[in-house]
Amino acid sequence: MEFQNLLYRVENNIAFITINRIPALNALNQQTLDELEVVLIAVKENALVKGAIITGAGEKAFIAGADIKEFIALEHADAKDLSERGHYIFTELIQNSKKTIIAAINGFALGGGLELAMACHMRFASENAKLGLPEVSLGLLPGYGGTQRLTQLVGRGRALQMILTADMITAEEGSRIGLINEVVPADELLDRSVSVLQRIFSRSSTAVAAAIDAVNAFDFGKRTGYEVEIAHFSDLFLTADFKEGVDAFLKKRKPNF
Ligand code: CO8
Repeated sequence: MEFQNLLYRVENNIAFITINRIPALNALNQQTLDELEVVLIAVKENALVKGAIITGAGEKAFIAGADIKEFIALEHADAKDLSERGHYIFTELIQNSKKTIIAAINGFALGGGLELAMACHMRFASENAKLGLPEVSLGLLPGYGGTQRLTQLVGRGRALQMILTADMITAEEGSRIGLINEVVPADELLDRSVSVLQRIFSRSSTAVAAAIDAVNAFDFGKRTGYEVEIAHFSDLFLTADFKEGVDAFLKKRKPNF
């Protein structure tokens, strides 16, 4: 598939996904969502890919939200479809990905853009990044999981403050409240994201996938996180990686996963 709004490349086992609509500050229109779905399925299915980084093209924006210009034509049912579609992509293909996905936030991360970043497993931000959920200023509310994920990340009081005021915060403030993992200079953002992924690649990929699943179970409450943790813990006992990891520890050598 030819991409109009995305850049996609795989290098050293990492999929680099760049939202590329600079004139619209990388806003997510339906075409971009279609393309995102295709590349995220590629990330899932390509055995050479062990993790992914999502970022925005240009120096100004990560993603300035859903494309507001497309909202005008939406009927009630379309808006529901669009929200459900976003939920599927963000939850099933990003949050539930067995491979680590990092948001490298290089500028404005607003509305659906911040919601996408929050579905990622980690968020690294450049010093100039600005974060916010401005939906209530459009008469909407965050429709791509933002009410849930922001509350989980920063707690109810701070989430309500951001959502209800619609104000943006700096990357530094985002880091202070737990929304951002680390703030780095803009020209180090991708390198830092790559180095964290490489560290994760040195671990057991089976155990990493199980840990993501267990942490995600905490989110949704359908299964209890403890049950999932116990099930994975016992399942991992049966794997070759577990035997290798324990053997390496006992012999004081590096594990070879
Ligand atoms: N959608 C469409 N176009 C956008 C968007 C957007 N979200 N953001 C920016 N643009 C466009 C502008 O319209 C402008 O285009 P043009 O040159 O044709 O006028 C261009 O990008 C540059 O933007 P500005 O001139 O406004 O740049 P500034 O530096 O002055 O301002 C801001 C930058 C502060 C980021 C400003 O552009 C802004 O406030 N943008 C809107 C941010 C916003 O409200 N985002 C939330 C959108 S709602 C949402 O994400 C809901 C998610 C849930 C959806 C559920 C599905 C139903």
